[in-house]
Amino acid sequence: MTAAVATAFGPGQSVGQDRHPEPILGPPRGAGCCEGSLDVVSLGNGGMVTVEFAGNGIVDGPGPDFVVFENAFFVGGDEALPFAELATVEVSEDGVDWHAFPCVASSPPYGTCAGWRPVFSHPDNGIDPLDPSVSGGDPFDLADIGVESARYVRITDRADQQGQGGVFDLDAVAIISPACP
Ligand SMILES: [Ca+2]
Ligand SMILES: [Ca+2]
Repeated sequence: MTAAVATAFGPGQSVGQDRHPEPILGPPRGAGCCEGSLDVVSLGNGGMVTVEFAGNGIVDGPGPDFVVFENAFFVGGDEALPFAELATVEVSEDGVDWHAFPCVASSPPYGTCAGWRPVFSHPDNGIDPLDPSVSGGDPFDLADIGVESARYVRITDRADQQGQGGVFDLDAVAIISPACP
């Protein structure tokens, strides 16, 4: 992604907010299975950010079309215990009409929520952030919600989950299926 076009932080956590949006631009800086990256911007409880990809967009191609990278990790390396901090993801073509990926689960697996899969890709390890089979992060498929294309992604922290383990930290957003390859 290239810009944060709207931001409204919530209370409770403020990691990276003083550097916003620099930590969320460019590729993810994942810390692997068992710890969370600190190169993130916490949205605060109920906070939101809208990102865009200047001159580009997302189109529905085969499989996942974009990936949202938080800093989730497996507690003690146990894949049954994701340290998840959930957010609802929405997409829009015009910034007015939004389409949401449902995010209602309160225990894993968290389905089409963002913020529950560890991030493995980092510029230093060569793991491709655009290959969701190895990158980690939370993949999204526009076809799941019947959308053909989007220019904006809006990420909103789940306000019903608060405190430790309840505030979404954004690392990056990447397009897998770009309108302009
Ligand atoms: Ca797709
Ligand atoms: Ca987190």
